[in-house]
Amino acid sequence: MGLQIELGDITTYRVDAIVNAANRTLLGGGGVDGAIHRAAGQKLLEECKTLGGCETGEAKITGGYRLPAKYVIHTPGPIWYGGSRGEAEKLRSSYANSLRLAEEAGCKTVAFPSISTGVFHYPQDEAAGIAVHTILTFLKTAKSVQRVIMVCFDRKTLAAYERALHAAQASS
Ligand code: AR6
Repeated sequence: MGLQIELGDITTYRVDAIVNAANRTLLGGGGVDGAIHRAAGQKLLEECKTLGGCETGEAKITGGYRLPAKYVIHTPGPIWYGGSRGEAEKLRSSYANSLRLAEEAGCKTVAFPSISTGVFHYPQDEAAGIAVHTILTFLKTAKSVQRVIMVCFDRKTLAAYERALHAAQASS
């Protein structure tokens, strides 16, 4: 129950939905996006082509195809431009809109990667603070979603999310 933080590869998670740190085309890319498309197979790209892209901070849901996860929720996080272009609010929206779609689809378990902290260069500690706060706030009133897992791909990312979770628990 609640929020868990783990080291892992999100493409291996047998959960109801995994979230993809996509770009606005929704047609794939590098990083976790590339890994998800490779693992899910060509049919994921075919479904994505029908979606007409997605604005930053919004989210769209597809099937999981060859992934162990039932659904993929695609959200383009913000590119970091220094913090004065609404990046924080857009990152919060990416998490909140992804969780809303998971809830609407009746998901119980949802796994997130660290949105925007790779190619999009969002500073890790700030991003982790926003992610943890948005997820914990959502879980207080969620009906369907019971467990959210932050899947960190490396130890530095894991440490940032663990710090953010401890800080949030200390202040609540
Ligand atoms: N499982 C979990 N996390 C992963 C995995 C994995 N298999 N692979 C990478 N990560 P990034 P962004 C981590 O760059 O910053 C793409 O080209 C990675 O170590 O994937 O939101 C899209 O198409 C990092 O901590 O996403 C967009 O154009 C985190 O996932 C752009 O990159 C996010 O890194 C999106 O950039």
